Amino acid sequence: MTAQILVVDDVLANVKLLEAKLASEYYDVITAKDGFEAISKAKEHRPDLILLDVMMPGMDGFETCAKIKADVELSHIPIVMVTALSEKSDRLKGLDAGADDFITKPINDVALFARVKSLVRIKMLLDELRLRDKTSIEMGIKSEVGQTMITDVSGARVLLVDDDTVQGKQIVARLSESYNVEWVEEPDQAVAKACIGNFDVILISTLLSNADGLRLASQIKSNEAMRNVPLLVFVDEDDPRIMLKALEMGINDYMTVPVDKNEMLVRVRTQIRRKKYQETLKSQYQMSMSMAITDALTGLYNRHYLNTHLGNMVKQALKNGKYMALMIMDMDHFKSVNDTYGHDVGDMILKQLATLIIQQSRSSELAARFGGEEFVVLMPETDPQSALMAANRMRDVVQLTPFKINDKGDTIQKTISIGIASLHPDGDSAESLLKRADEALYEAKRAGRNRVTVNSVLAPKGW
Ligand code: GH3
Ligand code: MG
Ligand code: MG
Repeated sequence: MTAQILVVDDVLANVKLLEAKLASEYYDVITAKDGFEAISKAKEHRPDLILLDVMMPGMDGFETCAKIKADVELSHIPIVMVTALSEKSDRLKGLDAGADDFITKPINDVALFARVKSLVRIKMLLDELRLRDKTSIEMGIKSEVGQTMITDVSGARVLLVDDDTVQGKQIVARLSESYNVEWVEEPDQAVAKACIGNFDVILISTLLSNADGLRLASQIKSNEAMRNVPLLVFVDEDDPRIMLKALEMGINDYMTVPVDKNEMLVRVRTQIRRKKYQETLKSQYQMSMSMAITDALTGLYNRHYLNTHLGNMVKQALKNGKYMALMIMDMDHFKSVNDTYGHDVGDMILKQLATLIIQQSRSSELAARFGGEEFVVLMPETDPQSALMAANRMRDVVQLTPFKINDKGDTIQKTISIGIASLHPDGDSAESLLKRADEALYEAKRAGRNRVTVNSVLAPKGW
């Protein structure tokens, strides 16, 4: 998929120039002539990046930027401000308005493409995470939207790798006002330190006297655990080669020396925010995933997961001509526990039963809560005889286990009934297997409970 870029400039010649440059690199370009049009086009097209001129009549670039960044629907779109070379304060103002980066006119092509590429890459990653998030919400698994950028990042952990004592001292002093900063002056300790320090951003000088800062950065980046930690490098203004190499390597941002401390604060904050936002989305996704497949009370897999997984397992077993068995168990007279001791004690008993089931199951087996006090264990590569043995052992264990009903050590005895069915090699399915096991369970109940009944199809010899 090609990225779409919105170019905003009041001077038509500038728009045309940028449009031509970007189109030559196969970006899909849309344009706007002022801030108002920029906002409406952003709403309409949801571009992947906005290149925004600062000097525009009516609403200037800063105001436009701040408006877009304040809109939850648009705030995730990266904005690059296009400023005049001489206006250093403009850069800062833009970054403060929430811009993700700036480039200066006249525009250097290589710098432009490096920045565009890097911002578009991050944007696409975040889009993917946001989409998963949306799915979770639609599935009713998750209610809260984590779509706004985290604003408070104070206390974040910053690592500085710089052997320039004077500059290092100043940077540490400035960053320490908001962050938890560690400073490494010896480059040979930098990589190890970076990998164990759990940092939210790492600043590396490429002007070290005895080491190659970019090499250090690449060593840090190649460590799997560090992949999402933003790296920012200090480069010599007169050495654009290093700057471009850094961006090509996937370094998240750079600053020229002598480092402007205000600009540094803004850039560091942007990188930390982006990282935290990414982490929040990721952990929300993981949490909703585990919530979607597990039963809240017992921590076992839920029925939804069981159904999906059973289907896959049956297909696999039939395809490979392997045995497969399933047991479904139900606690006997469970209602009387609730009636006698209350629902909470009932819950306690169910949790204890779930623990026993987990302890008794092999790791290749899958245990799930099927309903109220009914549990299912799927047993791949298990012949009918072994399934029967496993079920009998389970029944014995439950019968012999004292179930706690309070903290004082009082216990009660409970039993379970179990139905088993084995997969038939011809024409069997997940549904029919489950149905036969359920019929067997019903038989076990009818025959007096606290017993195991095997469905007659593929029942073990002598049953
Ligand atoms: P049987 O031996 O025939 O299985 O009798 P039973 O009492 O165990 O079965 P029945 O199906 O009549 O009752 C099941 C009870 O389980 C009724 C329901 O309130 C209770 N139950 C279902 N889910 C939960 C739960 O999550 N917690 C608690 N405490 N009780 C539950
Ligand atoms: Mg029951
Ligand atoms: Mg029941």
